[in-house]
Amino acid sequence: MTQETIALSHDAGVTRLVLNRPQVMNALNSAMRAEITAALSDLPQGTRCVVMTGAGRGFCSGQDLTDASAAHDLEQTLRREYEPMLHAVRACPVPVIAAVNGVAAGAGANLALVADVVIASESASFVQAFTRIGLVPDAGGTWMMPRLIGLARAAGAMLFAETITARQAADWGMIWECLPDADFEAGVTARARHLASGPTGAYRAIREALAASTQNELSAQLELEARLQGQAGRSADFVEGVTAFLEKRAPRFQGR
Ligand code: T3D
Repeated sequence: MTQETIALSHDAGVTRLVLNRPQVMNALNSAMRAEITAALSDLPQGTRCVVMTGAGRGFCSGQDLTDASAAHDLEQTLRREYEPMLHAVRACPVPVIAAVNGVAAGAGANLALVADVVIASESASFVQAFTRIGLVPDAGGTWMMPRLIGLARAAGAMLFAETITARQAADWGMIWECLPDADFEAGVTARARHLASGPTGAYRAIREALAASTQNELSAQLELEARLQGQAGRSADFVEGVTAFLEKRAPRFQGR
């Protein structure tokens, strides 16, 4: 698939997916949703981590409002275009870092929040902007936000549609970390390289276990952990991890 609204690059196991409509703060139109979904479903060979970020001064301003006419069928757009895109992030075989370089609004905020790790630059912000235009939070926001920050903060953020600064988001546990702007690029690259040289199979299992934890009782989760740990224990990366520990050196994980 050609890429007109995103830019893809690959280096040292890290695939970088840049939302690339900076003139509208990377607003999501139909083409962009399709391109994100396709890119995450068919990653370059050797990808062991994905970094999703925005071109220019924003991360993503949510739905392209020039598309949102009264005739536009929001329900069908969510079903046909947003849901596959969000599932593609969750189903990605390797960890996804959302590197939030600037404002993340509406569905743009929630696209970031479904990633495995969210790192924001200090000048970035998050806004559940939906009620400002008479809409309901979507793109998984009503599922992610209460789990991340609790019902009280999720309700306030959605009803008031106030801007949450990156620092506040980190303090609330909504994101993994907030980095000074000057350190943002290097910090994201270091995190991505760490994941790209880590035990990819173990990461996949962690993501599966965390996803299942939202529905499982403790006993089911313990069973799942036993199965996943059984797999990890048979992996070459486990052998390498223990060998490296005993030899007092850094492990060289192959992702197998
Ligand atoms: O299918 C469906 O429709 C349902 C799905 C809904 C999901 C949603 O995401 S609903 C929420 C949609 N998003 C918003 O309501 C956010 C709208 N944008 C803003 O509130 C602000 O632009 C920002 C807070 C994101 C950034 O503010 P600021 O002051 O830094 O920048 P700006 O000047 O407002 O924006 C820069 C340009 O981007 C500007 O264009 P111009 O004047 O330079 O030609 C602005 O119009 C454009 N832009 C920003 N956001 C959008 C947009 N254009 C289209 N769609 C946008 N969402």
